[in-house]
Parts: sequence; structure tokens; C-alpha cells
Amino acid sequence: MSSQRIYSLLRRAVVLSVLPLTLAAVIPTKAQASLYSTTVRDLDNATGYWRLGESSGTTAIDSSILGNYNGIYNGGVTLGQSGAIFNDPDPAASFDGINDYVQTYLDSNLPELTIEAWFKSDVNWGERSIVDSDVSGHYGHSLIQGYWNGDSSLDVQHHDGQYDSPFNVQPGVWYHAVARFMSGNVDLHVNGTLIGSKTFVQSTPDGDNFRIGRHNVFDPQ
Ligand SMILES: [Ca+2]
Ligand SMILES: [Ca+2]
Ligand SMILES: [Ca+2]
Repeated sequence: MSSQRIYSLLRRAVVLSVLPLTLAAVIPTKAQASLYSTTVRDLDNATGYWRLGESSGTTAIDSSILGNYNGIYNGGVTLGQSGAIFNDPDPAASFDGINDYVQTYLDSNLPELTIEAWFKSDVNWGERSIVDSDVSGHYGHSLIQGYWNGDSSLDVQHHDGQYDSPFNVQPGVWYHAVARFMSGNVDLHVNGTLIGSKTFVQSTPDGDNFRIGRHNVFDPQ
């Protein structure tokens, strides 16, 4: 554990969209619904949608239509932080980069899926996991700031390698990131702009269930 990490607060609000998609009707029970959130919920029809807007407790409600994947806050995640969306009452959660994370039970090992997240980083150095499914020695699908070399780029980890993107994160700025995983290809959009893509030889993903805010148990970030 590095003392520097104490200062590495990250605020992240996460939408995780995973294909294939299914349909039902569940209204969010804790995160505060808004025009933004209901539009995302209904148009994205994501498999999991965590708004991280809880004010207390240890449950991170899945606000997707099906709502099957409530997560668990671990390590003392700070709730009730300012959110990203103008005029949206729903707050965000802050992760300390030491042992804070949300564990979901959504399997990351799908050949095609999308990770969509709002995040704000307090620093632009060091590896900072935003949405992750890595297990030590195994690799799933993840969105990580400064992956591998701890620089300021926003990177996409795929099985089994990474897209080291040219997009550099600035501290204290909210970003909207979308990482799309297709068989043998990944791409990254930030704030609606395509940053780039990478092709690779696809092998079978062997990552873990999705987490928010932590790389893996041996390498917290
Ligand atoms: Ca939120
Ligand atoms: Ca903590
Ligand atoms: Ca880099």
C-alpha cells in the first residue's frame, strides 16, 4: 500500500451495458431517477446500471430495467459525493484507491459487451481501475486509467492485452467513457468522440465478475 494512494480519490458513476439485452420493468428504488437516468435505462437497456447514488448502506442498486445485479460496497466507499450530470439530483460515490470497491455478480466473460462510465479522477498518475474484471494471471474486460505503466491515459484491458489509448485524463474533470468489446477488436469513445481502436487475436476471456473501483485483490488501485 502506498501512502500516495491515500490522495488518489476517484469519483465514479458507472453505467455498464452488456449484450445480449433483455427486457422487463423495474423502477430504481434508491438512486434518484431523473430524465437522464430513465433515458439511459430505457434506451441503453443495459444488463447492469449502477448509479452509485445511495446515501447509506452497503447495497449498490442495479437501476437497469431488469435490476438483477445489485452490487455490494466494500472498504468504506464514500457516498453522497457530487455527481456528473447537470441538474441531476443523483450523487456519486468516491473510491480511495486503497480498498474501496463495488463488487457486482455480473460475469464479464462475454465475447461482446460495452462498458460505459462517468468518472472523475483526482490524479492523472498511477493505475486507477474504473470498471474492472481482472483476476491475477487472468484477464477479462476492464476500463482503467494508466493501465500497466501508470501514466495518464485512459486504457481498455481486453483478453488478453490492452488498448493503450492516446487519451490523457486531467485531474478533477468528469469524463464519459465508452469501451466497446467486439470479438478481436476494442474501441474507446470519450465524451462522444472516438479516440481509437485496436484489433487483436481473440481468445477466451477468463476474467471475474465486474467490479467498480478495484483492479484485483492483489493490486487494489
Ligand atoms: Ca450517480
Ligand atoms: Ca477504504
Ligand atoms: Ca498509456
